[in-house]
Amino acid sequence: MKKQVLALAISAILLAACGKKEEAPAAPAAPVAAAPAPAAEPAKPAGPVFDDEKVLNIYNWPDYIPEGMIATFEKETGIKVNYDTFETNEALHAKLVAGNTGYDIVVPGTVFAKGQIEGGLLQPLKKEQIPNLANMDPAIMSVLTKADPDNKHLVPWAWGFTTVGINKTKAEKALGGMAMPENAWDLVFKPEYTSKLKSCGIAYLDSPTEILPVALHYIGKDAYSNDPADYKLATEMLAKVRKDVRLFSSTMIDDIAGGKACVAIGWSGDINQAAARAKENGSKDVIEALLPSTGALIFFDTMAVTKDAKHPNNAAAFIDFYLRPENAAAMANDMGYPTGNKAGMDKVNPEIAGNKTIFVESDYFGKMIPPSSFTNEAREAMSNAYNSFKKGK
Ligand code: SPD
Repeated sequence: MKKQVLALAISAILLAACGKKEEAPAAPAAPVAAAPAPAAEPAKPAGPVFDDEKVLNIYNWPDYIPEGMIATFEKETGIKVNYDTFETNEALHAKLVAGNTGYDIVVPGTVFAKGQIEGGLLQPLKKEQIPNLANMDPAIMSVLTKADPDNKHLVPWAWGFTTVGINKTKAEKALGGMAMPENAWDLVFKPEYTSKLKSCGIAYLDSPTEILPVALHYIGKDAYSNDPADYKLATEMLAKVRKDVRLFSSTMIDDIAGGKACVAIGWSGDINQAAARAKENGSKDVIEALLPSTGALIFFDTMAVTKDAKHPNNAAAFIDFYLRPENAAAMANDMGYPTGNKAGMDKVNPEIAGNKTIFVESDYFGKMIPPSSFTNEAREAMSNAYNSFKKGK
């Protein structure tokens, strides 16, 4: 019950931050097979609809699905799942734009999904085949309408935030008695700190649309700015710390857990996974996702069906399967990302539900940077700024 209250509080603040009014979610339509049976025959139970070819091709982020979940779906349905991963929204977007991806389900961030919907790259969900949509938190679905009016195309896989991850044990040693900054972003953006922390390793996510928004926010600009002057300023700030960044990677769990990086710009759940992995490997180091005083960048990753999906019914069956409360909760428990599945909240383990860097407390939520979307111009500006930063020019 406490967890539900917390989830509601979080959703309410997120909605307020986004300036959206809570709306009722679209009512899921009746299951496909629920049409009245002819009087002479006994009523058949509603069930999933499958495509003739019992195959499903999914394209998702790495380290995002509990072990065994795909195998359970395959066993239950007889559908063979091909599961591939991508590391950045840019990589997924390029595939979608090129077309003929071969994928049925993809998992874009809403910051990209808005343009993908407008560009006709994603098809509407077969809602009548996804009764478990009713399990979603209406407040979270309402936030998603910013990218997907009427919730026609997207349903959350998970959400989280881009922040600073730290191996406290190693970072404190590298700082040599220098106090931790009040604003955790200083650890990755301020030369005073980066010049010391480079000795134990600084890692950045390897994507323009991950680094530029938090860099813009750090210098006091809109994280989703379209103003070229803002990009110039962000690039100047980043140039000062370039030489101190050891690695660029969007799969940094092992780098943090294994001690290759002591400070990182990373995703909340991945940092929590790194902390758990370090423990499993016998490390005593304290690894944490930090909650910077100036906020962190919220993201929503959403399931969607490609415009040319060859197995749209199998896709709907998988989405419905994933939206079962126990599956959504398993994702939160195993991967360290909050679920937008309200019915699953009671199944989230207490230590996960109580982890303030996974299910953030409502007080902090108000500080966070709510998601928006990138225009093509902004993406191009970010890409140019990022490439010149990375090359060290
Ligand atoms: N290991 C799962 C990583 C998911 C990251 N998606 C983040 C998108 C942020 N824009």
